[in-house]
Amino acid sequence: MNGIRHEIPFVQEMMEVTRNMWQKGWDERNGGNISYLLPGTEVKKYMDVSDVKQTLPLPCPVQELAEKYFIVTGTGKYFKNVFANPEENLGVIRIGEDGRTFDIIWGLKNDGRPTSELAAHFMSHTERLKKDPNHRVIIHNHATHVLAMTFVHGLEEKAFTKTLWEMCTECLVVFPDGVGVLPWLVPGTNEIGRATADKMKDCRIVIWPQHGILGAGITMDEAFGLIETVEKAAEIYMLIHAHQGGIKQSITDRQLLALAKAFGVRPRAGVLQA
Ligand code: 2HA
Ligand code: ZN
Repeated sequence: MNGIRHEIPFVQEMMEVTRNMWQKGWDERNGGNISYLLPGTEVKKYMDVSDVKQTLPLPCPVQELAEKYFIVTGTGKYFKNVFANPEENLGVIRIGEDGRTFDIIWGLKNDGRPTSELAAHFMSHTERLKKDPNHRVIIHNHATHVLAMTFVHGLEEKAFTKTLWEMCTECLVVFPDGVGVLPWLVPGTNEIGRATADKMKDCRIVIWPQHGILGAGITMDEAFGLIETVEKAAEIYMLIHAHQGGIKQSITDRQLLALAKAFGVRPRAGVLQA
């Protein structure tokens, strides 16, 4: 199976990233979802976009995304199965011109529907695109140590950000914008979508306590890499806090500030003491 290559590059990218996340244990059962904004010209190279399979209402209006194309994971679908059967587990959709409906152009075979977290994805895309017109990807998964950390660390987001920065030297360089942390909210709702997107105005990572994480990026690698880096930091946190001997030394604020200077990144304000 490793050798199977799909003829459509963006389908191949989805097959690879879902498999990687499932292998990391971040997407048990139907956990996790992805949406990837595609240029219309790229979709038209591989698909007949006039062949609309179905038109359905969106959970929330997204006028800013009118007529844009996305490849998305399907609701209830298992990341484990995407690689072997992309046409059933993924779909290419186009938002209607009024931003209230979407067309299914490809995939989601056998009556599949896009991810249950469409509101969080689309509202987050809208906010990230305002910040950076090159933005493309939102990934949500149930990264194990991030989830664990939300049980044992305070949820104040500056404190959470600082702890993550302290866990691996390069964290500050990878996400100087820090992480947003929401209160616990019911998944799949417009409420969690709006709250997530509000955090995405200022940072590319949002943590859903006792549930998971979202990462935004201009490429699949970037969104995946952000989550991977936060998850690594959370893993270190959980390892050292389980260690009976306690912490003997850690990265200081002065060291983090020196790091930011050396790498030319601007740390989120109010986290580090000069
Ligand atoms: O079940 O991860 O947040 C898919 C999800 C919902
Ligand atoms: Zn989830």
